[in-house]
Amino acid sequence: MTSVDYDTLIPNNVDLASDRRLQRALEAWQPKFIRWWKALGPQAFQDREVYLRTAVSVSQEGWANFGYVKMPEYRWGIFLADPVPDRKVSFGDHAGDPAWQEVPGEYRADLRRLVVVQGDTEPASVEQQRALCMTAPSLYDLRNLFQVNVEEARHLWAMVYLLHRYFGRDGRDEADELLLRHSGDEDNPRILGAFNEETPDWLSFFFFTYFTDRDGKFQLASLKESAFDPLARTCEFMLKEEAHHMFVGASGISRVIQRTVELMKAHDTEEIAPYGGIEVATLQRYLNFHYSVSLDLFGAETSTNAANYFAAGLKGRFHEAERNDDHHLKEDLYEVPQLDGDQVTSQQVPALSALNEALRDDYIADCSKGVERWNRILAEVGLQLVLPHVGFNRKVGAFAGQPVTPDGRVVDRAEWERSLRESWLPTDSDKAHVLSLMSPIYDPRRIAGWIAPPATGIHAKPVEYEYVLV
Ligand code: BYC
Ligand code: FE
Ligand code: FE
Repeated sequence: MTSVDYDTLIPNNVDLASDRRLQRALEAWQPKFIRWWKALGPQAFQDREVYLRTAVSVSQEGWANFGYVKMPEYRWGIFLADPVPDRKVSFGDHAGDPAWQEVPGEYRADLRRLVVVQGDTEPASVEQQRALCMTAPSLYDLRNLFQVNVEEARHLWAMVYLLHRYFGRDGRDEADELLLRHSGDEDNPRILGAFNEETPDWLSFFFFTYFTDRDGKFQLASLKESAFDPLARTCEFMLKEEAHHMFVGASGISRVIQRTVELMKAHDTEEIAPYGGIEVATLQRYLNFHYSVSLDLFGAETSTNAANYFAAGLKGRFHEAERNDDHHLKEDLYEVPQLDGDQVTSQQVPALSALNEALRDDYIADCSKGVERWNRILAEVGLQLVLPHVGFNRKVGAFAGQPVTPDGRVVDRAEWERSLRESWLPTDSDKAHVLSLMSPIYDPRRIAGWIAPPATGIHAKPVEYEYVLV
């Protein structure tokens, strides 16, 4: 295992100390990062002790340390998974070649773009979530929010390391830009759509971490297959942290549903808003929004970018190396949905061009597992949540702007627009109700009334532990 240097300003296992120029460049970026964190990271609690996990190594047994830390003093480090000896490129035109330790000149622009897009999402999510600390339903949840935030910021560090180390002056400029674009900024927005949306309440946060962080899982898993070994190793380690983010979303929504079911049974009605709960119809509309916005993150159904990335070995498929095919896909076909007049149909296209769609399909299958678990709780009251049709509310690809209903029918546009507002996406009254429930609870023994308590605490601590010293 590469040894971890924890004594320097920037903890790392990439032997930063041996490259003084790089170390100095990153040390010059660090104060800009801290300024960004203080200005656009969590709006409050920056001077409070938070019980956080910090990555300290990449070993299988215990890669993280748990303890109280003030967020601006968090040890954001650079950690690459251990190298695989003699790793070979596993797909595309360079299959069988040794994995690259440097960036080939011909792929420099494409690799930089992939790293920049990935890097842009990480601080974007921190910006989107910055006000949520004012309304946390419990100290346990407040701590999980901060955990997600500091780790997304570490993912930013992961990409900034690659930019500084492998992309010269352009890379350093891009690293600065990552702190200058801002979520929702009219003049200088984040790159991808979902990262310019608001996360105004905790229901949105839980759906975001369930659906949008899961895009992160699938994109990182594809980049982990990259022929460019430092990118592959970085993404592999990021995936460990990512698992917790999706847990926060999946368990958060489970707990909301649990509470909803309790209130429905106690009051013998679906209309539990007056009792301080969130109705299933509202949950469905929030789900529709976050799911459809996240589907856009996979790009268009057919994409020459995606085909080129794959052929070049820059970005593979989910679990590429474990698949039993030729890993070239030159003769293969893949079925993609399309809009044919007012019918949703499908067509066979060259598999190489359909890699965005293939990844989206893998993502959809993963999303539906959690929905099935939620539905087991809802079965008690005879209700269900469903994932809307892939064409619903899309802004990217074949369905962009098309009047497709959640059950996949193409309808009259005026009717569609009305239903979108009134039935399918969170309504003004949904939003107002959810916001009205968002009062902070900072007493470790209490929890807000719209969500059930978690089953267990963090790192073997009790649920009532003081995860944040407020
Ligand atoms: N919004 O050829 P296409 C995470 C653009 S999340 C705006 O299909 P491509 C995280 C596209 O740029 C993971 N624009 O695109 C989660 C292209 O523009 P150009 C993030 C979009 O390149 C939670 C044009 O439309 N990582 O980590 O095949 C919290 C044509 O599209 C969007 C990555 O995304 C959009 N949604 O695919 C924290 C991995 N979609 O070039 C963190 C790296 C497409 O014609 N990124 N466009 O001007 C990629 O692999 C690809 O860039 C994409 C797009 C899959 C995103
Ligand atoms: Fe991330
Ligand atoms: Fe994440």
